[in-house]
Amino acid sequence: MEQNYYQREIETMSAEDMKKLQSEKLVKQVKHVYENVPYYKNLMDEKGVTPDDIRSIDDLHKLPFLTKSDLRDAYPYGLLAKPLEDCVRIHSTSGTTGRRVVAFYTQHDVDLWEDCCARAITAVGGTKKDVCQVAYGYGLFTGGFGLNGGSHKVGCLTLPMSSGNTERQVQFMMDLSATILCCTPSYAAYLGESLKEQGYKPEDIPLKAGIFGAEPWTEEMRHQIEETLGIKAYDIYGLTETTGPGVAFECSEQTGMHVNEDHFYAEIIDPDTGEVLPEGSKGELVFTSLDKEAFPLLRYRTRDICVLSRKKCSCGRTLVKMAKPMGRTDDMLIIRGVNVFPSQIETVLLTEGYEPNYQIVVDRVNNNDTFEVNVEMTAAHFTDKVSEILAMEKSLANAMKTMLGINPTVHLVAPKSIARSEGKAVRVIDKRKLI
Ligand code: DLL
Repeated sequence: MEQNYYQREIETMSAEDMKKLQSEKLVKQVKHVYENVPYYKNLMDEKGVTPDDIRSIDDLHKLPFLTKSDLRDAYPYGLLAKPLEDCVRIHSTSGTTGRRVVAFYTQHDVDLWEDCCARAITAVGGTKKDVCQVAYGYGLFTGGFGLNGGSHKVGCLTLPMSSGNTERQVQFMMDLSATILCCTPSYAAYLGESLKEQGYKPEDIPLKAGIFGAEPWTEEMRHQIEETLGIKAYDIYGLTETTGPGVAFECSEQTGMHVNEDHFYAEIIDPDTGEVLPEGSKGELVFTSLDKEAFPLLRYRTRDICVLSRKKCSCGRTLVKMAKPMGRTDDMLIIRGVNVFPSQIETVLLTEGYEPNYQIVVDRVNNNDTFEVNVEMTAAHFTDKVSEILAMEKSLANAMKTMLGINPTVHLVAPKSIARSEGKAVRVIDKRKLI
């Protein structure tokens, strides 16, 4: 039988039934994790909690939090809850080896994830009659594979374009009449500009909807993309640690993203005290994966600042809604959809023989992120020969590209020329007004 990815029985479930479902899954999941992951067992033992203490979702607060540093400590296999031979896939966040998070998937986990993405595509009106152009990166990044899988499940004709090569994106979009576009919002805006420059008007473009996420974007940007492409632009949220895109997705109301809470239980906590905050409060978003097998995270602190709402939605779904993330509790930047930590830049500078005196300047020009890194020359590097400076800048930019996966423009500046405030340099100047 053909599967319908508007999963009404789940997506419009009563709060009471949802709680029952979540509770059953949580009890099982905690046992699974306690018995199979010594790292978790230790964390729970330290907190004096056993699986017997977890009888329903109301007991979730008794469990310890898990942070990105736990994931790093446990790299690569320390949080694996299934034998490696049962795993069929990994994905990973960008970053240095030390920073990298590797997430494992069994076939069940891939199916669950693709179901979530299929729900997202269905929520924007996608059916098997659609042509879905997936212009998120394919590879270790989750965007391409996640939406590709969702698109297959819905039965759309899937164009696995991956990111970049704008000329080919435009050609395939027009020649194959793509109706749904999946990519980062900044790439959607860029594609819009390119189409406009080539003389296409919104009514010439076959697209009807876009599913854009992986980075913060504003309502203004949404309107601009909708106008240039002649589409409805929908948000989608997710993170590698919990599977990838599709943890939450936007519906026709376009006022926040429904969390697939039969798979991912969301909490908002006070980032300083860890206290769980009531609905409507702003705080750090925490996710528990209720039924993932290989890499099930309990109470994972995302570092995203957010608000949850259970207000009735006009689409009929009862799944809790999360607002667009409103910033981070750490210093992670998302530049052109790629997660960048200032410490990664620092690592490159130290490896290349520079001092860690630098400043990252990020801006958004014509809906495209610009990424500049000003680096102070050391006495050893100092030269007034332009050709030598240019060569050093290029070599540093290449080293940063290798580390981050995106290309910065590097400017070497005179020693001690980067302003220090209160003795501490300002490392990041983010001129994008994203919130
Ligand atoms: O960005 C997964 C993804 C791919 C989501 C495609 C949506 C579409 P990571 O690279 O691990 O995973 O980055 C996760 O990106 O903690 C947020 O800070 C940010 N993020 C993701 N979606 C959104 C969004 C993917 N819609 C981190 N709005 C998360 C704002 C987002 N920020």
